[in-house]
Amino acid sequence: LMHSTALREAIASEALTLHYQPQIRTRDGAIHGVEALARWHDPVLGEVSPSKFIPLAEECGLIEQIGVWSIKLACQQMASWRRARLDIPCISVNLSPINFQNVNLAAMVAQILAANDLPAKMLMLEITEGVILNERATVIATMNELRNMGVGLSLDDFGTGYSSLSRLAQLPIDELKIDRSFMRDFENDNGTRAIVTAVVRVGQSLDVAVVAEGVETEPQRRLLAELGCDAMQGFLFARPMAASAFSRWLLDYS
Ligand code: G
Ligand code: G
Ligand code: MN
Ligand code: NA
Repeated sequence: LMHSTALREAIASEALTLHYQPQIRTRDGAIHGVEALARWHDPVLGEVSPSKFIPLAEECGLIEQIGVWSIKLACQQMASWRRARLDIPCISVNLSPINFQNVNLAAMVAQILAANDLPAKMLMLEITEGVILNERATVIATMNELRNMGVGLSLDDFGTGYSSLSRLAQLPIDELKIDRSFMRDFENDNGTRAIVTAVVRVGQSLDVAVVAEGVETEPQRRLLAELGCDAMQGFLFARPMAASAFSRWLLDYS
C-alpha cells in the first residue's frame, strides 16, 4: 500500500529521482531534447510508477512539492550537462494540471532558471491534453505567463482526450506529443495511421512541433519520417536512463 508519508519521505531523500529519455529529430537524427521522468525506488514497495504515485500526490497535496522538485532537479541536471559541453537543446518536465493552477508557478520557474543560469528556451513544460477539457482561467493565464518568459509548452498524451481543434489553435503551445497508444497499431491499422497523419498535419498548419512517443520499431520510424513528424521518442532509440547513463548514451550516440 502506498502512503503519503512514504511519498513525503521519498521527496526529501534520494528515493525519488529523475530518469532521462532522449528525443530524436526525425530529419537528421540530431538530439531534439530530453524528457525527465520521475522514478520512485521504495525500499519496501520496490519501483513505484509515476502513474501510481502522481495521482496519490495530487490527492494528498504533495503535487505542488513534486512539481517544484522536478523542475529544480531537471534544471540542475541540464546546467551540469551544459557545463560538460553536452549539446542538448531542451529538457522537458512533466507537470500536473494542478501545478498550472498555482499562480506562483511562472515566478518559481523564473527563479529556478536564474539560479541555474539557464535560458528559458532550454526548458519545456509538459501538460496533459486533459487541461483543455477541464480548462480554467488560471491554467491558461499561467501558460501565457510562462510562454512570454520564453519557456516552451508541450501538450502531452495528445489524441487520448477529446480536445477540439479550434481550442487547440487558441492554446499557447509549442509542441504536441502523440500518445504512445497510437504507435501500437500504426503500421497495420489504416484508421490509426490516418489519425497520426492528421495530427502531424495539424501541427504543421499551427506551426507547432510534433513529437511521436513510444516509437519501438524501425518501420514506425520510417513511416513517421515519411509523414514529416518532427521528432521521435521511444525504446527504438533509448529507454529512460539515470543521468550518468544518459550522458554515456549521448557521448556514444554523437
Ligand atoms: O515513465 P512512466 O511511463 O512510468 O510515466 C508514467 C506517467 O507519469 C507518464 O504519463 C508521465 O507523463 C507521468 N510522469 C512522469 N514523471 C512525472 C513527473 O515528474 N510529474 C508528473 N506530474 N508526471 C510525471
Ligand atoms: O505520458 P508520458 O509521455 O510522460 O510518458 C512517458 C512514458 O512512456 C515513460 O514512462 C516511458 O517509460 C514510457 N515510454 C517511453 N518510450 C516508450 C516506448 O517506446 N514504449 C513504451 N511502451 N513505453 C515507452
Ligand atoms: Mn510526458
Ligand atoms: Na505521453
